[in-house]
Amino acid sequence: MALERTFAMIKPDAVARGISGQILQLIEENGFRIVAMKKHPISTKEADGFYGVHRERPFFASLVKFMTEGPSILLVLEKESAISAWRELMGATNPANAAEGTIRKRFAESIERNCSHGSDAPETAAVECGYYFSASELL
Ligand code: FUP
Repeated sequence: MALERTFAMIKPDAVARGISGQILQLIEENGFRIVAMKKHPISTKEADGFYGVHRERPFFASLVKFMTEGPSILLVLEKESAISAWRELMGATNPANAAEGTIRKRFAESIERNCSHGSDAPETAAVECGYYFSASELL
């Protein structure tokens, strides 16, 4: 296993509901080191680019609207196998399929309003960390 970094978001639904603290606590309790963190209102242009891979999907417009409805908390997390470990802690995209104890099972309202994001591979993690953070912000 190698020490790895992943990009994570606490999405606007979770920030608005005041549960970002609980999610940050889970992050630290599960042994992730917070390398970088900022609260940021994602613009339509940013959401459009970030989720560009989904542009042709029927849920795309609604997803962009949701992601821009209020600020998110953006994070770079570090741990052994951080990419898979963070996705495991988040649970399945659709909370109806998420395992007990996961963030999405505990907190998510729907497949769209699912509280959190995590990179799915080393290549996307590198791109996504660079999308919102400069090298000097990774501490
Ligand atoms: P994930 O990697 O778990 O974030 O899931 P995806 O990359 O497949 O999807 C990105 C986001 O699109 C999800 F977090 C929520 C949204 N989405 C929907 O709103 N409806 C769908 O049917 C699938 C995904």
